[in-house]
Amino acid sequence: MLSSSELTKTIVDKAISLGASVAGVADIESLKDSPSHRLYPKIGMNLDVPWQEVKDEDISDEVAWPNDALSAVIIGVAHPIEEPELDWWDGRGTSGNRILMRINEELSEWIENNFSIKTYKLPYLIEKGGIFLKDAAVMAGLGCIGQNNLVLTPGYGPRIRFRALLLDRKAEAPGPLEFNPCQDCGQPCRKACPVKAFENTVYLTDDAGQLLLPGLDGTYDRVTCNLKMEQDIEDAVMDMQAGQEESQALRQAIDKFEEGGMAKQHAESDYCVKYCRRCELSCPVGQ
Ligand code: B12
Ligand code: SF4
Ligand code: SF4
Repeated sequence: MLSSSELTKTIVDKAISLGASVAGVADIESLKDSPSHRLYPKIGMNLDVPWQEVKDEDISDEVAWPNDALSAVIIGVAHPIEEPELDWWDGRGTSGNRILMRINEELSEWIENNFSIKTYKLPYLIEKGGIFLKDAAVMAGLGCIGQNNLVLTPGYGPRIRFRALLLDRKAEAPGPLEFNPCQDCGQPCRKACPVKAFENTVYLTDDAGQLLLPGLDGTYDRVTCNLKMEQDIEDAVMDMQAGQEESQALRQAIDKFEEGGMAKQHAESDYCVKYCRRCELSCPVGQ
């Protein structure tokens, strides 16, 4: 049987050979205690109101970890500035995420067939059983959280997307990297935000009960950022040049789809949301 360090190396090499730009392993016990996993039971997932106003019924206790899962494999696929279409949302997902899903699927099958290890392919959304991918990527040694609240990888900066697979076997987890490019940077990421989502401190250490917060110091406002995401959806609907009534019906159908209520209605359409990435694209790391 492979040692835990050999297992990590073998899995990482395989992920890269399948098309991942980076891959690493995080230990699940440490992940359960990571900043997002600790903050989540206090703030929930309602992006429409400030976290202090979120109702108790909108807060689920914690991420649904399978009982026997011991390690998390995190894969990342670079989303370079020259390939913006990887991040465009077409109503079913993005082409970048479909690449991640394909690699995760093939990696899972290969691990199960070769090592009799059980794997869990995780969905994207926390509400659907996903985990906090940025914490997982940092704990897997793939990068650090930047002032833009995104994972900065040495090779690709923040221009990368992640996906995860859980294993019921321990694979060696190297832990976080020594990497802090924000130290001597003038924060173009924060200045680039069109809705000033980094202007106010919306999480205080005393209220949240922890030191590591969104935007590192509590100055990333997810409600404000999400308003821009909503605007991006509106813009995509307008771009389809439908009539007023048609636009409204389309928007309602899209909302239903985003809530998971509809399958492929927009697959053949020209619906395409170009979600904001300004805090990401303005970061010089990995350019
Ligand atoms: C919900 C969600 C959103 C929501 C809410 C975001 C939020 N941060 O609350 C909205 C729609 C607004 C959004 C926006 C965006 N998102 Co988003 N989003 C997610 C999702 C599904 C969950 C994120 C979440 O709720 N985090 C928990 C909240 C409470 O914490 P947080 O704000 O992230 O802050 C935590 C970290 O900073 C962490 N932290 C701080 N310091 C440290 C230090 C260490 C050592 C560690 C371990 C952790 C840590 O602690 C904080 C909590 O205390 C993830 C996918 C996933 N399953 O993880 C993608 C994800 C985070 N999004 C992603 C992206 C790219 C975006 C956007 C650029 C939009 C786009 N074009 O895709 C913007 C960027 C906004 C920003 N600057 O943060 C990527 C990030 C990739 C990367 N390189 O980091 C992810 C991982 C998806 C993916 N496919 O890879 N998103
Ligand atoms: S632009 Fe990049 S390196 Fe500079 S502060 Fe922002 S996240 Fe850090
Ligand atoms: S994704 Fe856009 S709106 Fe959200 S924080 Fe970044 S720059 Fe601001």
